[in-house]
Amino acid sequence: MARGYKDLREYLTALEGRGWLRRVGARVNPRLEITEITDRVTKAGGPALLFEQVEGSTYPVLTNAFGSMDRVCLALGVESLDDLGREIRDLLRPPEVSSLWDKLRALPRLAELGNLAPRLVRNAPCQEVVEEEPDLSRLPVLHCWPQDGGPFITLPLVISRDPLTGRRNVGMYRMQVYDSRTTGMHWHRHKHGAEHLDRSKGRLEVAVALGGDPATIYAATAPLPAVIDEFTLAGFLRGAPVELVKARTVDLEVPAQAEFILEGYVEVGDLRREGPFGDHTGFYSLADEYPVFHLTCLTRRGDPIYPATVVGRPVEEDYFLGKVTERLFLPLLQMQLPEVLDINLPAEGVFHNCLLISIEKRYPGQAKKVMHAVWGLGLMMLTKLIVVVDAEVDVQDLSEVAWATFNNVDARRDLVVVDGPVDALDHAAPLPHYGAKLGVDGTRKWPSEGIGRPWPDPIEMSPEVRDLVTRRWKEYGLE
Ligand SMILES: Cc1cc2nc3c(=O)[nH]c(=O)nc-3n(C[C@H](O)[C@H](O)[C@H](O)COP(=O)(O)O)c2cc1C
Ligand SMILES: [Mn+2]
Repeated sequence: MARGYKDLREYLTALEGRGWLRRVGARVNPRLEITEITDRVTKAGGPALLFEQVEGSTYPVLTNAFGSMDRVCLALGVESLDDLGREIRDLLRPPEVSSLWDKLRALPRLAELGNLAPRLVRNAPCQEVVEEEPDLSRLPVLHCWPQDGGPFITLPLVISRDPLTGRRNVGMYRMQVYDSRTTGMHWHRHKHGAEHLDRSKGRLEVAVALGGDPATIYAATAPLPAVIDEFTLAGFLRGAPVELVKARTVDLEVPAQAEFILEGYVEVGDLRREGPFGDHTGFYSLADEYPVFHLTCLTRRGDPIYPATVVGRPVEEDYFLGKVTERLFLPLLQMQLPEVLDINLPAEGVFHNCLLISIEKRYPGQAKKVMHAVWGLGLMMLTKLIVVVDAEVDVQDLSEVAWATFNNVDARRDLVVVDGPVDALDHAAPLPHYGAKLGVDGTRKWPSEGIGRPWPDPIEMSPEVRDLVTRRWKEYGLE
């Protein structure tokens, strides 16, 4: 069942049809001005923005395309993000093969998945124009915040191949534009792109797509295990395979429906100062050494749209992309940790700084076991604070989590501090990429966990009295 969009512009048409896209005809500056406009609109819950007249470039700039729950749902063709979680759960559920009939019935579902792997095509809109003299200065790349080290490409789909396994990866890693032919490649060392370069002997070919259908753009941000191709996830999300085309100068396939493709390479040992950059933590990420991307070819549509995102102090657009991941990955987390009932990555925690988890606790120390498991799972290893609460606490309600946890915690017994990898953006860690993480066991403690006294119940009125007061409410003359 195809429910996705062919490309970015088909999605924009859908947005516009609902009044969720505004075209800005006034001439605007990609240096700071577009950021300030977008930041205000996102924080006010406003629409996607298409800036049609951008100083210094002939191409329009799209921002805030995913900047609300409504928009990420529309982008992925679902009513609510929990629908996606349910689909993943169905997919993972082992078919009940009690009879031959059941076996046969399960077959089409699997076949359907096989059909969602990306498909190679020959002619592609993203190659309508092949630039003879590729020049990044023609792109309306945003200089986002005052202390930024330069302009940054903020919504790139970075494609590379693992030199050992041949597996493809797509990741979203920002790119600071140094000049017309070179940029930074800000893949953190924990990410797959960085791993590919580590494993390469010298030169690693890289292609970068700007634009594409919205599911493909989202998939580049998804923290998938290396064995899963992000384009296949995109195919699953859009209900139809992603179309790929062979790049012109590198041995990689790129999304046929993208707006721009940058082809080039990075090399072992070829590093340059990258940053600072006003980041999604709400602080500037510090300047550091990162690989240099060398552009060898630029292809594009005849009339491309330049997609960008503005990150900064939350809430910004990336928060909503993160919520897609939260909902999509909950069923996967539950496969490893069936006691997990729900999770919340609150906006203020910017993904890696805070994870709230509710569990069905069955044995002593289970909350601590869940923390350690999370610190051992993919990119969740970077979570700086994990709070675990009991089943009845709604982790989507920050006030409820705080109330339960503040009450239930004894510092010596319930806090876990571990050393290990932390996010590259963690400016509080004493060393880059390495620091301490905190787990807080906010569950009710059991005698088997060493509590020598009775544990009190939370206060609740008896149901009879609640009903009585509801019935008599008018009599009291209080409203
Ligand atoms: C808007 C946006 C910008 C991002 N920028 C970076 C970045 O510059 N460097 C980085 O390592 N991860 C960045 N990420 C997170 C990665 O895209 C994410 O961790 C993804 O899983 C990386 O792909 P990989 O798991 O295949 O390495 C960004 C995410 C978003 C939504
Ligand atoms: Mn990956």
